[in-house]
Amino acid sequence: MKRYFLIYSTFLLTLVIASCQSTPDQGSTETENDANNKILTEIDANAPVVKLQLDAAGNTMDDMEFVQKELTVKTGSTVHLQFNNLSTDGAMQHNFVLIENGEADKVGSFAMQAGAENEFVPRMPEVLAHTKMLLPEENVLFIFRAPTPGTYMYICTYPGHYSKMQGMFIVTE
Ligand SMILES: [Cu+2]
Repeated sequence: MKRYFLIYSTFLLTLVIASCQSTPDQGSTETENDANNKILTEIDANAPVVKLQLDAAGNTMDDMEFVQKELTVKTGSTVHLQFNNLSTDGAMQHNFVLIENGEADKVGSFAMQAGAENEFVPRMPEVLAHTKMLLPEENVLFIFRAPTPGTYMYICTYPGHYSKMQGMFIVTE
């Protein structure tokens, strides 16, 4: 009897652990470290922190958008980007992909090829940093280092989204 109780409690404990791990990471912090994120996610603990908010909204291919069309930060600062997917429709998955200026068509056209297993983010030098793909009503705090001064862009690489979902990312001296 005692043995069954032990097995049963172990089973329960496993269930508890499993449910903790599968908790949706709403509001969680993300510092991915795949090839595309490697450099910009190396954070200098002494750098000033800049908090930015970016909302993805809309529920159709026609009205989907980044609400903020332009974001500005100082070079070298640590960006705390609160990225919110406000869309509710199941097909409205969005990510934030920081890319070289003028490369939206190039990066966007490789998104489908990158595939769902890479969350539709192509591995290419034009991609500087990116979040994971957010489900509807999901959000994430994405932390990265602002790159060298210049003009960059951000796009969503979910297939079919990049032509409408673009914004300018300005990095000042
Ligand atoms: Cu999108």
